Amino acid sequence: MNAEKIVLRKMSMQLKAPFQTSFGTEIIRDFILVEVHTKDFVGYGECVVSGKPLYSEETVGTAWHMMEDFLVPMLFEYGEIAHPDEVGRLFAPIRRNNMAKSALEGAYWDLYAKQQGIPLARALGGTKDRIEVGVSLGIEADINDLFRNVEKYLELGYRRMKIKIAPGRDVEVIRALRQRFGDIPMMADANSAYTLNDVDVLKQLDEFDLMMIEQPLAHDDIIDHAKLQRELKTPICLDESIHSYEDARKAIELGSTRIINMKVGRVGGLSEAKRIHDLCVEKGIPLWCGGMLESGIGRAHNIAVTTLPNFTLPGDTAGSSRYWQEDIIDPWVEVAADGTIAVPEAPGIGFAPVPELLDKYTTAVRVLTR
Ligand code: OSB
Ligand code: MG
Repeated sequence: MNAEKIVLRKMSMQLKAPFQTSFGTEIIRDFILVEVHTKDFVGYGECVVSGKPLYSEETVGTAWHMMEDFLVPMLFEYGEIAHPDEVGRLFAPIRRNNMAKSALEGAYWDLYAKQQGIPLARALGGTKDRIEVGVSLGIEADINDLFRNVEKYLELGYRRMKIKIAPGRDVEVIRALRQRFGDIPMMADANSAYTLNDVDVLKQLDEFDLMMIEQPLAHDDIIDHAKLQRELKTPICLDESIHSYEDARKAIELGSTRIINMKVGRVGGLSEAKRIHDLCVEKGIPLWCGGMLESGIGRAHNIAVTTLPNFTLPGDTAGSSRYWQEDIIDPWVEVAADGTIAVPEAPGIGFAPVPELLDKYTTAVRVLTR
């Protein structure tokens, strides 16, 4: 694959409704789209940053800088890329900046699959033709709004409800949901809102038979999570703490995580995601695919990675209409009545961006050439 041109687009899209987590509220999704152009194909990647460094330290500004000033020049200097695994190896000397790296690498994976004439899922070694879907529901000031959201996604067939929690909005919220909806597949995500001083509160959640509690403690911790897991029945699932194969290996070894939320952007790309997947097979750790409120492009990559066999739990790969009045791809990501998404059979990511819609939501473009 010989890139003739790489296009970076700053995108700004408005979510249908504000999404509140323990670290903030998002209504405008600012992110970056990447296009890698060869003579015959265009590969697409989504950089899952936000405008503010709250979930991770990366932002639209930092990722733009990394791509424009370091990563894209490295790609142009390297020359012909035979396999997308080479992209991750090329970027390895650059520390962190995983979301920036992942966006470019993802575009090369899409290109590679298009060149081979196969779906991205197959290029990755995926084995499923449908994937199971859950939904991540933000904190609501009025619990009746949360009730309405849960009701809606249960009716739509979604296979598990992930409820965002924060101190003061935890035990009572989960109790109320259990009382109202009974024994539905449910989990909680704290986005690092607690410390070991909150063990008593977190232990109270054991009563509700949650599938897991996601990232209860600090974003950069794996020691205290191991201590906490020894106190809890509910499995801990790490999200923010896992940036690499090595992070996953250490967290599993320490007993800090029994399940892993895989976000391709967080771990620096699909090749690293596959290595973590294989490690988790060996260690008996189930995976599921997280989300970053992506547009259809990022969502398409998430669907593809979820076809790997050890993604055994429903992911945050909700359909386009959960997020957008107007998604930028054709067709939209649709969730069937049984709570699954059909894996596309077209080459590459299998969803094409609609040029007019790309332009409509683009706020800045940079065209980089050799
Ligand atoms: O912690 O999983 C998270 C969204 C943005 C940042 C972090 C998280 C999330 C979600 C939403 O939970 C997942 C989605 O629906 O895309
Ligand atoms: Mg999370």
